[in-house]
Amino acid sequence: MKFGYFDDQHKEYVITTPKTPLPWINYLGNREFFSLISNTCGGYTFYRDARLLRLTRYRYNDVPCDTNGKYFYIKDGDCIWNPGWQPTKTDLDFYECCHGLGYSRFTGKKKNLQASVLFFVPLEDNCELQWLHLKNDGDAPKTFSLFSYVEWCLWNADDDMKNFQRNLSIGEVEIEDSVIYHKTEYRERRDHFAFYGVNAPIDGFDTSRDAFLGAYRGNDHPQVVEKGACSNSVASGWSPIACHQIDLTLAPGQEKSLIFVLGYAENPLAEKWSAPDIINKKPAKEILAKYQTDAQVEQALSALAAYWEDLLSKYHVTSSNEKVDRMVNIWNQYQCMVTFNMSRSASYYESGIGRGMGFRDSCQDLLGFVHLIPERARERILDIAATQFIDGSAYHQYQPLTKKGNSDIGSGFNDDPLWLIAGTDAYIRETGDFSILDEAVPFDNDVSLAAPLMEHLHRSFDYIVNHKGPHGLPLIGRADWNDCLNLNCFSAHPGESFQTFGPSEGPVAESVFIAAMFVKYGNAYAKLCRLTGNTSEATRAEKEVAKIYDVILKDGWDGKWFLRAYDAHGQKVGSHECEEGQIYIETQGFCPLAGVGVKEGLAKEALDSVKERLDTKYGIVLLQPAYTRYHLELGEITSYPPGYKENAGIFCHNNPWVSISETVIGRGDRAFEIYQKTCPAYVEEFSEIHRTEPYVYSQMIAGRDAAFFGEAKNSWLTGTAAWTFVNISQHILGLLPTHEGLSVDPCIPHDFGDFELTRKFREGTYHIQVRNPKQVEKGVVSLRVDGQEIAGNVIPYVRGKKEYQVEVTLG
Ligand code: BGC
Ligand code: IFM
Repeated sequence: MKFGYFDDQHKEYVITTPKTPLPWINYLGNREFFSLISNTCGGYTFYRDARLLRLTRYRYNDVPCDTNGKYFYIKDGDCIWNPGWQPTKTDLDFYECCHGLGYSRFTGKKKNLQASVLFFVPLEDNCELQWLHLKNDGDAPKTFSLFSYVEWCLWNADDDMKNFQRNLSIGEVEIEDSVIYHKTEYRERRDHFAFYGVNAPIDGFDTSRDAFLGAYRGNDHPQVVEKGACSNSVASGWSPIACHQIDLTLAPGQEKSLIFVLGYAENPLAEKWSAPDIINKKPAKEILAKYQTDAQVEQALSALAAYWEDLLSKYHVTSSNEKVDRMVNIWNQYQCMVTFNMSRSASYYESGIGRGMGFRDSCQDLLGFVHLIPERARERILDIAATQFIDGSAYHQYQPLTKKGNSDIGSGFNDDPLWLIAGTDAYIRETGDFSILDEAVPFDNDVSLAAPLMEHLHRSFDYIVNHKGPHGLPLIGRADWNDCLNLNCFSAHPGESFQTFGPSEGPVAESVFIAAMFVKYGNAYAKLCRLTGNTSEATRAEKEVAKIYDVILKDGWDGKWFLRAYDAHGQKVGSHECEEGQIYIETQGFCPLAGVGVKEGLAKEALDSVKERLDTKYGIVLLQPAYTRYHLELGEITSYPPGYKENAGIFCHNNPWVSISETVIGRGDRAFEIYQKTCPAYVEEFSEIHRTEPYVYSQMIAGRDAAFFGEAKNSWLTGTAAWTFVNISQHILGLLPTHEGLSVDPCIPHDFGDFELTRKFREGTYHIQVRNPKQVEKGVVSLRVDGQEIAGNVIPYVRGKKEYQVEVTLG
């Protein structure tokens, strides 16, 4: 069952009922000013950091769910309604929500009045535009009132939810003309304020929530709207809001548009301290002046569309499979941008006050983002590297505003250092920009400890070399990619997660997964050394990689699949000898992907075992058999009921690893089958089971051991976005950036048909036609570049060359 449809021409998902199984959201904003917006206008806005600089308030765990947002109420006689349905939930004669690239449009109709609101954040300014169109569709004149509504957050979203003894006395606002200013804490710690204005005279306003809603009422029936008249309240303390009232009469067929601007402004600190209690409204007024007319807003909207058009032109496929084209050309790349911007901070499942940017997460996000805006990827790599410790280990998370490592969480996730190599390597392969390796980057944000980025990679590499266990495999520390596999936490109280106790290194517990990562990214590091002329370091690195490779084959192979780990007692994890958790997905996915066991035939065997033991109709589960009881020696993973999250859920993030590995051994049919199972465009058909947004990936789908097999959780902010894009674009469709040039080596289902790719890579645009007359799954038999036959798979990069015509024949 579906709740909407894809409109590929407009690059939108059109939701046709407000009653989706869960709120289906979109993200507005591209750089610093962001909003989350659901299909019923729920959500919130923040500037740069969802925790520290939140403009509007959101209530978590609320019932009914998702009832705080940016609302417009229409009072038409006795009927009160919202174009996005919530919060009054008045039945509408028509409802539609179109989530597009950086904008969302809501259209509601009631009693012959049509109201459509378009929300977006313009590229240039720190504000959200709300462009409202009203139309009288009836044949009699219509007189009605419109009320806007936002509830301010007192900036620090964490404190806002907890520190009532202070917060209920600090709220301050100011109203001037049609603009409501929110200036709480300006007199003390802040140099900024928020504003909410409209390009028309207003007939009233309210800024006190109590005055607007009335005692003991919710925002589903505010007293002011019921009465049809604002009370012109000026909030002092309690909960400040912003509401404008505009009374309107429209003749039959008449239309009216209004532009609301919700924005953020800063005063220079020196100026603030010279008059600490008075905000200088100039920067807000400058923004407001830019969005006074429809033509101005239209121009900002076209600029946003052009921006996305340009970004998406970097990778474009035309095939006979419209679902693949839709995901590759639109939604998967869009999600990669959102994960790049948000890391794991703010979604409907990440509160925005818990995690900031993840070291591991953001490095992986780069893999799917770097082709879109390489300059921003470069900046991000340097920010991340600056949180690394001098011994190569890393803070697991950092706060986007301060860019400082988060000491509550600390370090000890022993896979983290290698992800820095992964991100940097992807950036250099994409751009050819080796100069990034010479950039001086601090350790732990201490500039006195700055060293070239290459030195950071060196320390990442050596962290693994210097932290090995009894078998010569890398020590796992607190956890590796699987945050919940806590092999050193056996002394903790059951039920406590890793976050409640400090790093526990442990000299015994080892990770085969980190070993596989070391092969992949250790090789990448060695190659960077070689290409920058450091031959001795390259040779040393290759030797270290070879050592670990051999150890994986010797002590990381279980007979039919790769082991997962050794626990702190030296016992195997992910072995047929185990009572539960006999086979894990991560090593079956990552070893072949890293090239481990391919020539020895083990990769194929491991992947066959995945198919036999872990595959389900909704995707590949993380492990089997699921843990049915808590295992002190394994930690949080066994705290989940069977089938959920890391305990045998379908973790969408590592499904693409297995799919990529299938392409390594040339099985295109199987690689694509795996791709398809979790792919949103396919999953859309059974949205009533899947429940989360059908246009983006979720982190997890409940596995076959769970009560609700097939139900997804944690949409949007997941490494799945980057890894599925890497899978489909670089391995299935087969365009992989290498240091030498673009490599073409598709591995597709035999009946996929011919297809075309356009790829912008460095200065060139590559027009690539792939033909598959013999319906093979893999194997390039001919590669012609500008009419010239080329040996091998790599289109040689020619500096400065603008156009490449490429013909590829498989056979
Ligand atoms: C959660 C895990 C999750 C991890 C992400 C833990 O607190 O319980 O399920 O994967 O955080 O870092
Ligand atoms: O690898 C992690 C990721 O960093 C956060 N989400 C869960 C994954 C698996 O535990």
